[in-house]
Formats: sequence, C-alpha cells, structure tokens
Amino acid sequence: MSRIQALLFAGFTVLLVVVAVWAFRKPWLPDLAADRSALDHRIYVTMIVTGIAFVLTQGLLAVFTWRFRAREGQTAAYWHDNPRLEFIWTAVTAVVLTVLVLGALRLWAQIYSPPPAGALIVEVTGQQFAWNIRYPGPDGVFGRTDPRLITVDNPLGIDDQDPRSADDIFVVNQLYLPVGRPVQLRIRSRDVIHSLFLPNFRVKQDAVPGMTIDIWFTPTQTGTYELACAEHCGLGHYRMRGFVFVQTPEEFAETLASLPPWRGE
Ligand SMILES: [Cu+2]
Repeated sequence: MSRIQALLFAGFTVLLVVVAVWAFRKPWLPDLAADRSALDHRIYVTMIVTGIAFVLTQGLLAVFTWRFRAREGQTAAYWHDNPRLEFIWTAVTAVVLTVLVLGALRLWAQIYSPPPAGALIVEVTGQQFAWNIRYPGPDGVFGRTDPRLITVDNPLGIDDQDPRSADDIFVVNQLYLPVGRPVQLRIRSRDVIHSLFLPNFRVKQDAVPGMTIDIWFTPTQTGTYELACAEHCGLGHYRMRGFVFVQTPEEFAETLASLPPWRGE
C-alpha cells in the first residue's frame, strides 16, 4: 500500500467514526422517571472509563501499525516477553475494574435494600403472555392464592374463601402508581421466567416461578411509560407489553377507587 493509499484509508476510517458518532448522538437512556439517577451515573462513569481505555488502545494500535509498517530493507525485531510491562498493565486494569465493581456493588446493595416504611405494595405476576397487576385493596393485605384455583377468569388463583381477597384489585398490563411515594413491587411468575422491565424507572428484574422477588423505587415524574418483558418467554413474548401510569396522589386514589375488585368483571 502506498503512503497516499494508507492516508486515504486512515482518513476514511476517521470519517466513518465521526459519522457514526454523529448519527447515534441521541440520548442513550430513556427519560428518567424514578429516583435511580445513581444508576445512570454509574453507567456513564463505566462508559467513560472503558471508553478512554478503548480509544487509547485503538489509537496506539493505529500508531504502531503506521510507525512499524513494512519497509524496504527493514527486518522485524522480536522478543519474547516483558514482565514489567505485563505486570503494570495487569495491575492498572485490576485496580480500575476493582474500583468500578466496588461502586457498582454499593449501588446494588442500595437498590435491593428493604423498602422504606409506608411503601405502596403492588404484586406483579408474569404469565404467558401478560402482566397481572394486583393491589391489596383498602385492607392493605393480599388475599391468599393457590395455583389449583387458577382458571381463565382467575389467572392468579385468588381464593375467594379468604376474606382478605374481597377487596383485592386486579388489572392486566396496567400499572398505576402515585408520584413521590416509594412503591414495592412483589414480582412473581405463573409459568416460565419473565423479566419485568420498566426502562424509565431503571428497573429490570426477572420474574421466577416459585419465587417472590421484591424490588422498590420511587416514581418522580407523572406520565405514561412503557412496561415490557425482557426475557424471551415464548411465542407471544412481544405481546407482554403494558403501561405504567404515574399519577398525582389524588388521581391515583381516584383510579384505585374506580377499579373493580378482582371478581367485579
Ligand atoms: Cu414474558
């Protein structure tokens, strides 16, 4: 390759990178509607640190490729190892990754800490292919469920002999939440593994059959957001889409009062 060809090639590569970056300059994360900005911060810190390492190593690779290219009358030098250099780059990488991981672990512990007192409890049960949302109703307690009671009309197998069931509120694919109040989601599955994905709230949690997994967050913005399944759970996986409606506390109280108890259909 002649010098001109090589320069043209390098220029084209740089142009490609610039165009690609320009084309994808839209925000990487959807609008944040929950108290999880620390998570966004972590993502950006990780991206910046690994991005610097990426640009640096690729830049060095390009420089070395250019500087030590094949030339007339020149033979390649060869040496087997350089323990000092290897030690340095391994140690630096280990330290950087350890710092990143420690920060992430702290955040993880925060996210999976017990919810604050007074959190609104909502049960979210995945099934092929819908999200069953249940509120405990005015008594604040969920009625008993039993898989043997599951029918088409009673997808959660709610026991109507249990007096605590009578005021349970049941909706499908619609999650109503009040703004500014911590919400504790009790995530369950009726059949296979699903994953509750609330992109705007930075929540993604597997729903595992036989387990109840609690997560909590606080919605900070009113509005309508998407709810999806992030685990390929079968042919109708794409249909497991619902909506989160974050309302003012007054609107939320009205909505809850207007929803029928689960057998009210
Ligand atoms: Cu699913």
